[in-house]
Amino acid sequence: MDEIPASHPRYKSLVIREKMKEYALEGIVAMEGLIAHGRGEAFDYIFGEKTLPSALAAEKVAIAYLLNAKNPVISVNGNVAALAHTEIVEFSRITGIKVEINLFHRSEERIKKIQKLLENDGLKKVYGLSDAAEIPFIESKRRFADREGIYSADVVFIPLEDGDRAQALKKMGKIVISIDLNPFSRTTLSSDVSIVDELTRAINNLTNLYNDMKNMDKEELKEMIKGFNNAENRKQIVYYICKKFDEWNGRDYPY
Ligand code: PTJ
Repeated sequence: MDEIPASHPRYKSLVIREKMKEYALEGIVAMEGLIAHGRGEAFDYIFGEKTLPSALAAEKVAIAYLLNAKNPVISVNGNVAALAHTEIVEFSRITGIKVEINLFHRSEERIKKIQKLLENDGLKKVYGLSDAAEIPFIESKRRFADREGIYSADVVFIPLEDGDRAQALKKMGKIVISIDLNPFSRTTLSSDVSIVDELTRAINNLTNLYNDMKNMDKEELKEMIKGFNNAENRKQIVYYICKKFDEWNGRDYPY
């Protein structure tokens, strides 16, 4: 691992880059995943690497859906595993959400490596180890799904997803909750709840919110879901970006 001085203003981000590089060399993160990570970083730079109030609002509604779900599943790919395998396993332990490995650049070897990572963190049952069922409407290898997992899920959490499967899951009639820093991605545009936040922050927030909300009345949760307007929420994010650009426009770096 390259040494990064702790005084560097972008220390945290550089440490995460190093981690992603290591996981890519190990074959857990796809090489293309590094490019996807960079795209996410660009948006997070604009957001000041903080959860925006609109993202937190979406996270609350995501938990309301989760608490009302019968068979919720979270989808894990190479980037998600590298960034937050321990946090995802903990989230699954407290919420009971199933964890399914689903890869765009699918190979048995990568699936096994990610499975090991999750099992080492204590996950008892990993879904997505067989390709028993196929999601209709998509041709990529992402179409393979576990019959007991994503295929039959009512609510699917899809962090860092490509748009094709998000849309296919919607066509199957599922509730789709995405975590994607890009407010303009097809995934974000086609989800029921679009969490525009960085994955590790989002998972931490979701874990805390679950603990705060787990005893809430079912009717109250339903009201929360009914009162949420995803398109309006996303608009607030885009509005934030515009305001930020305006603020930065013509301004020198404050030394
Ligand atoms: O491991 P695999 O084979 O399943 O491949 C995973 C990748 C990520 C390569 C694959 O799903 C892919 O190509 O995704 P996309 O279409 O590039 O979309 C990834 C989205 O995640 C982009 O919109 C990024 O902005 C966003 N993103 C990247 N890093 C983060 C993020 N969103 C939240 N948190 C992040 N840390």
